[in-house]
Amino acid sequence: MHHTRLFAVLVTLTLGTAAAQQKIILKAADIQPENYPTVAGLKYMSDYLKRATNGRIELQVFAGGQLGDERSTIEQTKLGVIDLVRVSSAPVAQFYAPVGVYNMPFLFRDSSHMWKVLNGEVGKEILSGLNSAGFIGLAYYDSGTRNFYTTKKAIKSVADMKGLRIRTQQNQVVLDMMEALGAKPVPMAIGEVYSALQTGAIDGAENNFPSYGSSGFRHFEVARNYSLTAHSAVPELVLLSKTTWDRLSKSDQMYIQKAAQASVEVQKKAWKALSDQSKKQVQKDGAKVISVNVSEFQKAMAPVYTKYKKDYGNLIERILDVK
Ligand code: BDP
Repeated sequence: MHHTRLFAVLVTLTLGTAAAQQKIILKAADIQPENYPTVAGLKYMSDYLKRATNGRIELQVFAGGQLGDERSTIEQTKLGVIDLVRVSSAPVAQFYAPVGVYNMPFLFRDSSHMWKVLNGEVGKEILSGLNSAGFIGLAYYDSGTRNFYTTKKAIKSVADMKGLRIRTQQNQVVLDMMEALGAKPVPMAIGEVYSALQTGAIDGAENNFPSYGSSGFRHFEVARNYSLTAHSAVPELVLLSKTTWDRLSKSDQMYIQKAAQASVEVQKKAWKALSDQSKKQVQKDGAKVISVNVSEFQKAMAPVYTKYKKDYGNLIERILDVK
């Protein structure tokens, strides 16, 4: 086996035991910083695997974008260079289109609706559909709701968005959403957003409180107006490379799946604590949190539904129908 291969299978013969023990080292990537809830989820998986296999499966977690930006980590996972990745579902739509449905504005009524969908038929169907794109969809993590924030002019109504250059994730639905609001979408990797806000290359962006706050990308330091539009709730995904999966024994596949499932509750708990805390933190620091008429934003985004109704088959309807 070539030494540069990241998926390393080391066969160690232990003196005194008849059977050879196979040590498996897996690399996991996340662009969020250390201690962010998604990273806490991956670290829990790592501990779980260590415990369950007596250290035989070692999951090494690389946080903070050490292995590349989000799009690049998805590509590397598809190729089997990275074994496991935690990403937003938004950029995954370029690899497997149905995932993009989660970016539809105001798709979920609330968090409990979202979790019913993700844990239900549609959520499972989309996870297993990812196989066709070279991924094993292991789990969803919480990412709350996304809200707009700006450097200069605060967004108080849809009219305020006219002509604003707003950074978006790399996802077509989001681009269309910005256009429906009269803004100019500027897709870029999140790691570049802080300085783009600072230099005025963009006027604003959108994200949840933890990513905006000090536990995430610290955009609150340069964009001081945060408007509670809650226009989308885009779940996070934990994906394993199909190449890696195919190399594992049935029982090791099971360990990985169990570890991922167990990590969901840990991530959700950390998420809940942090989202309240981040909201307080940014306000304490002087960022303005602005309430808006949400239904005005919802109405303005109707054209996005007209456009995507066909593309997503009956997925949108099935999601809205979940009670
Ligand atoms: C955050 C997600 C992260 C995305 C980021 C973004 O946790 O994975 O990269 O949004 O806006 O909420 O790109």
